[in-house]
Amino acid sequence: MEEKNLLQILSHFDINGKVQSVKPLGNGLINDTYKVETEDKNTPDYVLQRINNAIFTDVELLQNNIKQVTCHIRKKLEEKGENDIERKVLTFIKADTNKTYLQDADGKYWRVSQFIPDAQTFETVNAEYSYAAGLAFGEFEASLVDLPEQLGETIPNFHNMELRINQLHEAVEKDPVKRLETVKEMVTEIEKHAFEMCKAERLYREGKLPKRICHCDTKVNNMMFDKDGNILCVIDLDTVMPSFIFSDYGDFLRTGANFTSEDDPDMSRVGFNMDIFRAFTKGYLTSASRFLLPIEIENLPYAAALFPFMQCVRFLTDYINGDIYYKIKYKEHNLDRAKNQLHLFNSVCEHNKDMVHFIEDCISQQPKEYEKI
Ligand code: GN1
Ligand code: MG
Repeated sequence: MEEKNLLQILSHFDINGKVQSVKPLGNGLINDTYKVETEDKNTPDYVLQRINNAIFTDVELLQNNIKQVTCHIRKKLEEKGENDIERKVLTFIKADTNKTYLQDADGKYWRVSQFIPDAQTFETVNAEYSYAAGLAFGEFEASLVDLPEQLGETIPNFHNMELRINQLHEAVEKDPVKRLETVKEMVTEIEKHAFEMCKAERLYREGKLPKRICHCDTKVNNMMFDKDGNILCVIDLDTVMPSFIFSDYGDFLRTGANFTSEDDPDMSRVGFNMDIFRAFTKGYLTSASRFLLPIEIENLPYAAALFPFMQCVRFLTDYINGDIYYKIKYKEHNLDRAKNQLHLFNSVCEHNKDMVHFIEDCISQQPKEYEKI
């Protein structure tokens, strides 16, 4: 979008200082994101985002979820006497509508948050950062255990594997852009694992598995680190909603523990990095084991396999549908992504035994009373 129009949108938000520039930021696959720099060093910079409301259809609910979560975390940080609150939780700016979003004349939705200064994100992480990330996501979930209000599902059934399989079936049935022929074998391989991978939904129906407030997009690059490598906060809160804890655990490993990026077309580079698995799991269990049920802990290896599998199904479904959901950079991009994720899934499955043993050891070594590190 042209800078002139972006400036016009920004003029409706209560931001401090004069805008100097507006430039694209990050590489999210859903929303359009811009960094807004202000002229004065003493005024904050901002992040302007166009919310993709074809995907997040209920923007009011979405922004209300985010408000509940950020206010709750802010309150806890204040209670702890934290002195760097502005970098530890996102701050959303009000528009002249008195809401934290604005609908422009074309019906597009926009929001603005404060840019977190002196912070960095990573596309890949080492074991040390993974441990810190595990701690942080466990903390994030733990801090929301006592959220007073129920949150809505910003994308209903977002991480429901049964729904994702049904969506694949529908795409296969319709084959709208005649791509099925080239992916038939992949569809058959997916079918072999589909029942097993829908285990979480069955456990939920049997009343054995709870839903909790999760982040649901725990990609490595959704975490802000300070210059020394300490975690500041978790960003991209659009998908914070009730889900199985498998979402956060599994989706981090899907991106953090792949030896390469999720769209690398060279399968020889794709695989599950057990060093990252061990570091992340150790961090996660340190902060989360105090509220996790045994059934959640014993299914963590299942979660590690579920997320590459689910993402493979989602990418493949989008490929068959003609690339209508994810942003793509070239024609076969979604297909390469799907192949990559299937390969990763197989690699995760090969490590099942080692994962089970490692988790058992971690739990037996946990101190009785959790102490924050
Ligand atoms: C999307 O927008 P982004 O890139 O953070 C997607 C995630 C996928 C991810 C795959 C709302 O996240 O679920 O895991 O792409 N978000 C939505 O890279 O569908
Ligand atoms: Mg993101």
